[in-house]
Amino acid sequence: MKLLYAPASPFSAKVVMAAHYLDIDINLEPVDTVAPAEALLAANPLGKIPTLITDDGETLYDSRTIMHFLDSMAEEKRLYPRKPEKRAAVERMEALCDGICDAVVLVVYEKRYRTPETWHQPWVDRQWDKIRRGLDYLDENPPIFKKKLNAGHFALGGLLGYLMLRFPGEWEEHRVRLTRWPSAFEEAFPAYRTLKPHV
Ligand SMILES: N[C@@H](CCC(=O)N[C@@H](CS)C(=O)NCC(=O)O)C(=O)O
Repeated sequence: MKLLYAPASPFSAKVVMAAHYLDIDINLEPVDTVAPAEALLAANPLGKIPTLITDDGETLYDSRTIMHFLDSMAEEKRLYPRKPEKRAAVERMEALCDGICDAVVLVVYEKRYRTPETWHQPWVDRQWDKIRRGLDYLDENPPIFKKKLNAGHFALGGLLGYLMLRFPGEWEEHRVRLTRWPSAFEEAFPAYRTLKPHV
């Protein structure tokens, strides 16, 4: 299997960490999303990463579809609990982390893709409101570490790794639990050190 991805992407990091956790081998193929290569557009009309190409040549996106696919391939460990109510809670945690990532990515893209005279601060502020509310909730309700990890841990690992990379010093204040969470996660999942979003 081949994953079209970028090392800095939080959604890619979530999937790469999950595959590592499940001992599923995936060849990582870095792609540029700024000037998307034909291979990415052919696999995913949205030109977004992560995009998975399976051994059967099937293409899968987005990151949550890939997570569910990996989970279905897993032998011993799982990304989602079996009990419906526990599974719903993990899926909600993943949806919240991914939604915050969407907002952070929009803040980054405002400057990356628009010219300075068209930057629209109220739009950026609106995204930061989502990020702040989401992080406050997560600071109150961080995923805890029991025996097993799940998709919520990998989603939060991707999100916090991306914030540490793109906005260091801009999200940590008063969020003590969340600030400490990455080192606790690294203890539970040492591969976080190398698999978290990076450039
Ligand atoms: N909902 C998607 C979001 C993926 C996403 O936004 N990826 C970004 C990189 S972090 C991307 O591909 N951006 C390129 C673009 O929007 O054109 C997922 O969960 O995979």
